[in-house]
Amino acid sequence: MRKTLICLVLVLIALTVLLDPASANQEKTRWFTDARFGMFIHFGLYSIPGGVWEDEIMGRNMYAEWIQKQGNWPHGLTDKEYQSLAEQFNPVEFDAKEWVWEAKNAGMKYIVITAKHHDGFALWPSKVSSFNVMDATPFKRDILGELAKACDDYDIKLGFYYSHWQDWKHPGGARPPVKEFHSVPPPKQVSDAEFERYWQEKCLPQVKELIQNYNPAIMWFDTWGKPDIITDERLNELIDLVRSLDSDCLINSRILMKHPDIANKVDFLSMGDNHFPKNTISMPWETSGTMNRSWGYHQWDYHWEATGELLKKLVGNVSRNGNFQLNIGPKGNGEFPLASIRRLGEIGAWMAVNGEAIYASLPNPIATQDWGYITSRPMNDHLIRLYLHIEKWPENGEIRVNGVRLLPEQVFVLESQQSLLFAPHHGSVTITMPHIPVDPKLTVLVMDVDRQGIE
Ligand code: FHN
Repeated sequence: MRKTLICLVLVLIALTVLLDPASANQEKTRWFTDARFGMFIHFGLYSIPGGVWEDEIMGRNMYAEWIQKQGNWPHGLTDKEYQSLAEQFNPVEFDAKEWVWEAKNAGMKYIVITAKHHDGFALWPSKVSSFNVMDATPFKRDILGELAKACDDYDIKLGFYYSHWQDWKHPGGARPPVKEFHSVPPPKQVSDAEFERYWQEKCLPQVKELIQNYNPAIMWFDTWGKPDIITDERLNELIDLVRSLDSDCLINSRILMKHPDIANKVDFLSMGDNHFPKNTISMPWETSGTMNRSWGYHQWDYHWEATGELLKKLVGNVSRNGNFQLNIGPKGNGEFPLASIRRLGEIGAWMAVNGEAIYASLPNPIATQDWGYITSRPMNDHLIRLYLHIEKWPENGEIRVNGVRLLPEQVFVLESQQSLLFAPHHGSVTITMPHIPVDPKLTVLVMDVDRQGIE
């Protein structure tokens, strides 16, 4: 009897997955949408020069990880100059436990690191290409392996960024799109046959290595536009490879960002760099953003964003059903920049108090408001909890919440638990606010209201 029952349940689950792939995807991405907040890490040979070459800041843009194509722009660095970085790479201050602790302490639930960026350099002892941390540098440690162990110890998911399209080391890897580079000489684009060689002898085998050796929770691929060379055949080949090796490993939409059907092929959508949509998106999605302007460490990039602004980006995305993957660019010696450490600590302090309004929360179920953002969660069959993230503290001492027709059961400040007075006002509710913001960066109020009373 028991066996029959178990079989019946398994059949029902299988049928659900077959008949409703969306619910299957929901299950698979639940950890991701519950997490809401992750760390992006850009670390590699480019971290050594940190955006400056021969005492000159590199040209074109502040992306320090592009120094090979922008050092002393428009000429870029010679292969010999860039190879010299591999011979210097020895990040003796790298401590995987310290990196992962910083992410955990900031309230982040996952880390995605550049396993291989466009320069083709691998942060693991790849058997596929000797241009890796073990064979090509004096450091000779498996950075990804040490990170994977630390992530296990701290219960943090680990994902890998893999530049499947551009690879400036392999002769068949795609070069920067010429229209974006007026470099001298213009980069020679590879032929389809040359790219196929790279695709079969480096890209696919390295992706296989990464999944088999480290069991990542995410493979974060990176294109922009719709490079013709990533044909539907290659796109499906790469997706099928990941699925065949680990059906739980999430794939992002930047595997071919502008493909018309990409949302049906992948597990979550990745926005453009530092792009924060103003609309709610039902599919799991994330924005990857920088603390300053560069992804890789840039020693002269002083445009550090205030913690409050970074928090508003996180909350704004979560209020629209999204995640925020905040980038760290460690220095060439393996240390996080002090400016990053301070911001991570401040965000962590805010998350320690207000995490309930973020983790596993749902988007704003009512109208957008002029004073800030709303996230939510069901409390029971009839009550819904609204988290009111107050960005603009009202000068007149009250805020109006539009779209709430019934009186709430209660309203209080999440951090201090201070109860607040409220009153009905023509299909909305006004709340009498404390004289000063509890948290000048972002104060969160809680409003419990009957779900029949919201629209
Ligand atoms: O060219 C890369 C860039 O270096 C960085 O890795 C970003 C991160 O989203 N992706 C590409 C530019 O969009």
